[in-house]
Amino acid sequence: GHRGGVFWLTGLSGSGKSTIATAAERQLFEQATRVVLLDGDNIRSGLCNNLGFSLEDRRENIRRIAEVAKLFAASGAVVICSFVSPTRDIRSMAREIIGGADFHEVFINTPLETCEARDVKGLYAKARRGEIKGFTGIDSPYEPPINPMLDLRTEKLSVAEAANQLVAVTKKATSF
Ligand code: GGZ
Repeated sequence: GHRGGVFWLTGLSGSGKSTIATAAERQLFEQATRVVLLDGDNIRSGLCNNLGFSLEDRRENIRRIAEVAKLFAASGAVVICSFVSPTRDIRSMAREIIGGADFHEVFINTPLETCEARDVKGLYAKARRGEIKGFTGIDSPYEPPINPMLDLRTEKLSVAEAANQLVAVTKKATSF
């Protein structure tokens, strides 16, 4: 049989969350798995477009996302959530909303130095210059997960390898 589940990707800005999530989504779609990808592009533009990046707003962002993810998971979908979700407290709220049996934490484990060196969007440079306040890893906290279901060290993996590992755990966790 098959059940839904939420795969919660956490990591710094520029860690590779969205790239890995999108590659996994494509694989699952091609295998005819019902898959839903929630990320900043489709959430912060709409459902959460009144929220910024204070810890309070991030918490509300994650609360709404977790409620939506729970609905999709209950309908039987594999839900991939790709958000910085920077603190243990914020992620444990998501886990409580979704329910521990359906919440699977995935750490996109890329060191700050690497994210900052890549600086794909130039946000780290802006944060260092003080043009963005409260940027995760610079002047706002990031707390790595203690015991994630999957720890993807992106420096040692290709995007395809990371996506393959993510797809494999989604299958394992949602079949019975
Ligand atoms: C962190 C920020 C910030 C601040 C804008 N801190 O690399 P990106 O651009 O595409 O991903 C980051 C994204 C983070 O949004 P989330 O909804 O995932 O954050 S949270 O889970 O904490 O609510 C980055 C951009 O938004 N961004 N300002 N100050 N990231």
